[in-house]
Amino acid sequence: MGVINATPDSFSDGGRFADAAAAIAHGRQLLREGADWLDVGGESTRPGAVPVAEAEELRRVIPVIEALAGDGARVSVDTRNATVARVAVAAGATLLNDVGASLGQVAAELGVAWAAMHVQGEPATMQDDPRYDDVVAEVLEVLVTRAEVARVAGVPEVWIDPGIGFGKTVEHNLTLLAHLDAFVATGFPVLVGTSRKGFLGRLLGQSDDTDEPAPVDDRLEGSIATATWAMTCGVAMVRAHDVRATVHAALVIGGHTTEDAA
Ligand code: HH2
Repeated sequence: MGVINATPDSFSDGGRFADAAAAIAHGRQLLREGADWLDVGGESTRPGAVPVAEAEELRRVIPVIEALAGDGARVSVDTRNATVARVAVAAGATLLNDVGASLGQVAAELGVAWAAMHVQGEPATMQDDPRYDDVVAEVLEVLVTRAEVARVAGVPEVWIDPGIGFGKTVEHNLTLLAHLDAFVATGFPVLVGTSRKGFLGRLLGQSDDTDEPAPVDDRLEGSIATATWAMTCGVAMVRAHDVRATVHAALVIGGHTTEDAA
């Protein structure tokens, strides 16, 4: 799943694709690089982000979704807003990528796929002091409960996503990644997004022996390592900014047998 942030303020690429023409061109490039899905978002959910007005979110995402779905691409809309979800589906989106895990009923009404991502709290404050007794059990419980409700309500395809970086410390993120097999074992297809995230900056900074986190544009190794790990655990889709490198990694681990390599 290739990321298109039609926003001025996303943590990883804010402002680069805020203009619809730039976002559409970027989406076409990600398709050429091998993306199966294009995930179009108009609201940054980075830690500390402030919510975007509905009209502004619509203005940012709808022309991009229309153009890319019109090209025949599979498009998801990254939104927490039910109205944006409805208009996006009318414009051609066929998957609601829901970082609030609250739009299951809307997906059922619209007859589209739904990805339920776990978050503790709201983006504005979620990183202030995230706490769990057992992060894996608690995240699983929320996701499986909501996923079952959505399935019974008639959602044709339900994905679950542990929500790396959404109300989680570095330790929580690493624990969730170490237990992705438990998410896969639920039987719901699993989506994971680690691409360029803050915990990678912290880990990569430490390995460079500095107290400073590695900058966003210097997190590729961590993004690829964690995406590859996730795919090895049986995760069905990874959400990535660097699609070309991620597809290459996927091909190396999944597309060739040892005999091919020999
Ligand atoms: N992460 C981000 C946004 N949407 N959706 C899913 N399903 N899983 C994720 O891990 C996920 C997501 C955050 O990344 P990004 O879109 O690059 O940043 P921002 O929220 O600042 O736009």
